[in-house]
Amino acid sequence: MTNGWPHELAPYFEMLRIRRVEEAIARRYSDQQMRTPVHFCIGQEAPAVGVSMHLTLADQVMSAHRNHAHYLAKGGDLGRMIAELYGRSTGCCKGRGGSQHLIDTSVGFAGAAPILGSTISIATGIAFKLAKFNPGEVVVTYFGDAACEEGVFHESLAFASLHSLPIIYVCENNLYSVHSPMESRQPDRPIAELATGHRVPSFEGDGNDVAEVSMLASTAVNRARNGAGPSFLVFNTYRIVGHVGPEVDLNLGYRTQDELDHWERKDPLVQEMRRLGLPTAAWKELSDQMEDSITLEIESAFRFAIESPYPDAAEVALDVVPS
Ligand SMILES: Cc1ncc(C[n+]2csc(CCOP(=O)(O)OP(=O)(O)O)c2C)c(N)n1
Ligand SMILES: [Mg+2]
Repeated sequence: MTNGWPHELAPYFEMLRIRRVEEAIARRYSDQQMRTPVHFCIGQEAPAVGVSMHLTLADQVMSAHRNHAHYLAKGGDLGRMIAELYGRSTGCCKGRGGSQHLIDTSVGFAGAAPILGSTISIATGIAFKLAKFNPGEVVVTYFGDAACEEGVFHESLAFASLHSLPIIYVCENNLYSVHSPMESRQPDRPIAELATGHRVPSFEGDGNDVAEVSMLASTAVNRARNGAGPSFLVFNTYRIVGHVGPEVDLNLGYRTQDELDHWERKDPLVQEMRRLGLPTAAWKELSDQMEDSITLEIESAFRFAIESPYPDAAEVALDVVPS
């Protein structure tokens, strides 16, 4: 991850950038021009940023439906991401995939797909290939707490362990599967213990603390790069807006204002700002500079998207694998 800011400020900048991008999408979503379901990661920016800091361009990343942070932190192009949300031919999936199917192989973002668990096994296949042909390169696959409830999660970990594959399984535990809380699904089973039977080491940490994420990711990535095999990282975090769409959904009654307030106090941006401990005046100047450059980048990305053409209807069958 190279965003032009000094090393100690880069993670904060990247999280801020992702937050502002999603807020901009949220503001324009009701225009009904982005005809794609959007799963926002507002509040969950730290795992993507803390993990990506340890990845090279050649390393591969896969994600699922809540993928914007993973795509951007890996170096995915913002203009092509926004164009994808607008269904334009310049989108990173040629306007055919929408928010849940981002892909940019030029930066090692191998793709995202919303069928829970599917990308865990695809990423494991990529790791199998890298182990044979590109030693030293690693794969990261991000997924939510509910994806660990799919059988393919266990099959993938068993295979990766057996072949000592260079892969890091990253679970973002935001406590919910759509509106079902963890207590009603798996009340007594810590997620981090799921990997133990497969002899895959687990590391669990505060998913809203980018420094802690980075420390744990560094261990896991080094293990994978040096041939020591897979790791399972569990980052505890929380999504601030609804499961899908930009609204805060307290009206649905599955979570409380108190819970939301608790997690807002643990906001990854606020935590990182405190950790940096800069004096107020210096911080104000830096933060203004960051906000200005992000605003310009976002405006240019939306302009690029809106001015781009839609895909040609005559090409609808292109890139579709015949059944
Ligand atoms: C195989 C499969 N079953 C069900 C769904 C419907 N579904 C979409 S998102 C979701 C919950 C995902 O929860 P989690 O994995 O924790 O990710 P989060 O949305 O919390 O980030 C479900 C059940 C799906 N996409 N795929
Ligand atoms: Mg979840």
